[in-house]
This record gives sequence, structure tokens and C-alpha cells, in this order.
Amino acid sequence: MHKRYQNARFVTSAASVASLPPETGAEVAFAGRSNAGKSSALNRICHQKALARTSKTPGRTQQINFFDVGEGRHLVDLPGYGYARVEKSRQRQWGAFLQHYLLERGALRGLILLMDIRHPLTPLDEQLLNLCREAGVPVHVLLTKSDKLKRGQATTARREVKKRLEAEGLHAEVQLFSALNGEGLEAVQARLDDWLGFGPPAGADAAAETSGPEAG
Ligand SMILES: Nc1nc2c(ncn2[C@@H]2O[C@H](COP(=O)(O)OP(=O)(O)O)[C@@H](O)[C@H]2O)c(=O)[nH]1
Ligand SMILES: [Mg+2]
Repeated sequence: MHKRYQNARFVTSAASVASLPPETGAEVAFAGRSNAGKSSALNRICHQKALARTSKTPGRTQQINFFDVGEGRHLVDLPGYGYARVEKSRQRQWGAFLQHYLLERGALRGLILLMDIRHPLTPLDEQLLNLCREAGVPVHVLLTKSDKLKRGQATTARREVKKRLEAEGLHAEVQLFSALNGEGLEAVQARLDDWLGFGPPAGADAAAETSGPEAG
């Protein structure tokens, strides 16, 4: 089992450009519509019950949360979007902040986009994908709650999302994910390792793991 992310811990929140923490190393951001399963995925990836708060009343926290995963690397929880009850002015404000983050954040290595496998590629997901393309930020897609569909349906859904992205000139990887039964867990962890510049997990002694990503 992959244990690297087990020691993830919350460091700070930012609600504006001014309060973003300094860029100490590599980071990977998690984004998705409210209720897509983002908090559940983060908790599963980090083997923690309440690292990111799961909620039945989404859309209230409009801030970016930073989690330290060691050696100057961070996982970054972006607020869920598309929640109808957030006022338009706040949505615009958030959009501008997100745009700034994606375009200007040098430490950002990639974005994990989470979409409920039953409702993928909504207009807001497409907006975010376009923004990532503009910013040159690589995207990795998790089709979440894969346990909700039968095998054949899930496979078809994945193929169709992949096809639509390709048609839009987006070469993102697309995988199934379930926080419930752990499907796709290792694949997303491997993607994080790669983007964050961590060596292979387990067995490989901690010997070579003393320098931060900026040291080399
Ligand atoms: N069946 C199933 N339900 C899930 C899964 N992941 C999340 N959920 C449920 O979906 C709802 C939203 O999850 P949450 O993680 O809070 O979504 P967030 O708003 O994107 O952070 C909750 O009721 C979760 O229990 C999953 O993999 N399988
Ligand atoms: Mg959440």
C-alpha cells in the first residue's frame, strides 16, 4: 500500500491572491463541481477520515486549502464550483482568483479535475479545462463515484469523456475513481508522485528523500 500521503496535514487557507502562501515547492491542485466527491477523494488518497471536510451542504467555503505532504510539496484543495446558492458577485470574485492561481502559480505542476461519472463535462468543467489549457497546466481527470455504475457503463463513460476531450484538443488522462471502494487509488497516487517529483514509494529507503524540489 502507498503510504506517502498518509502524513498530509493542513497548513493554511487562502481566500485572496494576497493571502496565498509562498511557493516553497511543487503543488498539485484538486478541483471540481460541488458534490463531485473532492473531499472524499482527498481523504481516501491520504488515508485520513477528515483531512478535507466532506459535506452535504456544499459551496460555503470559498477558499483554497493547502495540505503539506512533505519535502516542500503540497496538495491544494480548490473550492467546489457550480453551487447555485452562491451569489453571482462572489462567483465572479472566485473566478478571478482561480484564474490568477492557475495562470501565475509557478509551483503548480498539474490539476486533478474531479467529475461525477454520471454528470461529466458540465459547462463549468469545460471553462476550467479551457483555463488550464490557456495556462499550460496539465490536467488529470478522475471520474468519481465509479461504484455507482455497472462496469460496462463506467468503461463507456470513460471512453466518451476521453473522446470529447480529444475532440477539444485536450490530452488529459482520464481514469475511474471511487472513494468508496478504492478503485483508481493507486493510479492517482502515481500521478501525484510523478507531478510532485517524488521517487517510487515503499521499499525505496528514505535515504535520498532529504532534499526539497528546489534543491536540485
Ligand atoms: N457512492 C459514492 N459516493 C461518494 C463517493 N465519493 C463521494 N461520495 C458522496 O458524494 C457526496 C459528496 O461528496 P464530497 O466528498 O463531500 O464532495 P465535494 O463537495 O466534491 O467535496 C457525499 O454524500 C459523499 O458521501 C464515492 O466514491 N462513491
Ligand atoms: Mg468538499
